[in-house]
Amino acid sequence: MRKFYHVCEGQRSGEAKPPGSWRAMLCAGRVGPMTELLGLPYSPWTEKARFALDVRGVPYRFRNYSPLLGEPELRLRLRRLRGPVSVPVLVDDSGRSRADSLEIARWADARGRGPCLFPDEHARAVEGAVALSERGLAAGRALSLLRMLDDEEALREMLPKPLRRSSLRAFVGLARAGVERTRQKYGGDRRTESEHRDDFDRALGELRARLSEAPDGAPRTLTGNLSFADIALAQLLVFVAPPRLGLRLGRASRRCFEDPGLAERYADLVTWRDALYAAHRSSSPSKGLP
Ligand SMILES: N[C@@H](CCC(=O)N[C@@H](CS)C(=O)NCC(=O)O)C(=O)O
Repeated sequence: MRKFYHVCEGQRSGEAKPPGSWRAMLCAGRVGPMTELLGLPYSPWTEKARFALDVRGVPYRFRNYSPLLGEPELRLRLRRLRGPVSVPVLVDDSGRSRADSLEIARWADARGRGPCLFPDEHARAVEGAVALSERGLAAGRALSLLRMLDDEEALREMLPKPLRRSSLRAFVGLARAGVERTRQKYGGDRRTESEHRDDFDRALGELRARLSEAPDGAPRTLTGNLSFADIALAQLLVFVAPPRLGLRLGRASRRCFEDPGLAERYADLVTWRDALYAAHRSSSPSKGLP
């Protein structure tokens, strides 16, 4: 059943300072359905959407997606009974769904206020950054899922909470099957580990090159001001050294996401991402996640 919440008019239009949590948004005012973001709290694609919504001060309620159990509901919501479905998915306050981080970010950019995430004069740069981000993230995900398949503690973290501590080995098997399914769903099995490694390395190298040509700034941004190009490309570092902010990752999953060798080789990029997050993400309303 659809839930309705009271939302301050000012917060809806982005005029008031966004609150610290969605609960803080409940106050007297217009009654209406709340924008909802369905996502995975550990996913860089979900983080792209959240960062965009937060930096624009657009209020929303976050709901955790459960990859296996939640899929039937997601298919019904998207009216897509066949073919792959993925999150993040945003259902706006008119009930319309948007099923891609880029589309959600564009939607956020047309609302709220804050930095313009898709400046017309940098349209090609942002487009190129999104494509590079998708290429790099695909390789990074393939590598991290491979590590996860060998890490029982990380597999348990993928299970719904009540099952995590169960001594039944079958649950670990179930989690492993889920991770393997995700790996195949996103083409992780179509290339070898070393090909993924090369792809990921190339994407990081390309980000470094783009940043070296970017205008000076503190922190440096790809187009001179924060845009979706930075948000999208900062996510590559999730599979190098996950940020302390934004994502919610269990200890073992974090270990599978990070790559100490790359963190050393690309320490400059990690420093860039941390500075970007400190400047633009730390003051965001839902930094604490659900
Ligand atoms: N291009 C999409 C990709 C989203 C994506 O890859 N989502 C993955 C995150 S790991 C997902 O939904 N995984 C769970 C599943 O497929 O069941 C976007 O940018 O939103």
